[in-house]
Amino acid sequence: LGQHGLMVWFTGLSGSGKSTIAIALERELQKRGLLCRILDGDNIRSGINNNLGFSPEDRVENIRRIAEVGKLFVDTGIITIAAFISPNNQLREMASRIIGKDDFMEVYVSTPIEECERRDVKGLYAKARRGEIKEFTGISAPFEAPESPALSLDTSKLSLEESVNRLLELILPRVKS
Ligand code: GGZ
Repeated sequence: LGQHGLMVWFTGLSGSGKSTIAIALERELQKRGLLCRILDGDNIRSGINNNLGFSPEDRVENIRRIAEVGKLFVDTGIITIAAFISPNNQLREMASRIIGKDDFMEVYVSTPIEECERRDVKGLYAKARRGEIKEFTGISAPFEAPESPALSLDTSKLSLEESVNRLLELILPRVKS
């Protein structure tokens, strides 16, 4: 295959920019001939995890399955990009343990909640404020910032291009074999 697998694990609030960065990163990796795969709510929560909600227990099971599936991709040599809130250290440590910490890169999309709520692309923050969504991360459910991510990206300060460039600097040396 000529490349080494890696899990690029994004964590951050709803609306922080995880999926947008993941898609732009995927395009840059593909341009360089690298095989990659995005795992996000669109292909995981709608499919394999469509029986899970947002209780603490369901979030554990969500992340556990994502990590197990992700490990299969990584072990195949694919650069795997996971874009899930994964709101606490325990969840992210579980993912790292399942995948193997040498193949796991934690990236914190640190866009402040004020900015995420201001964007409110899907109107979910407004619904959460009105009490129409229970246990909404950042409003009525906790988000714990990672302690030592490989990279932090605040999309209220960085352009998309700058965020992707910072990622490429870290990723490319690790995947060339
Ligand atoms: C957080 C929720 C919730 C609640 C629905 N809390 O911005 P989005 O819409 O597209 O991304 C969010 C997504 C979060 O799913 P994850 O699998 O990433 O979460 S976790 O890692 O915590 O398991 C949001 C939507 O689902 N959403 N209800 N209550 N986000």
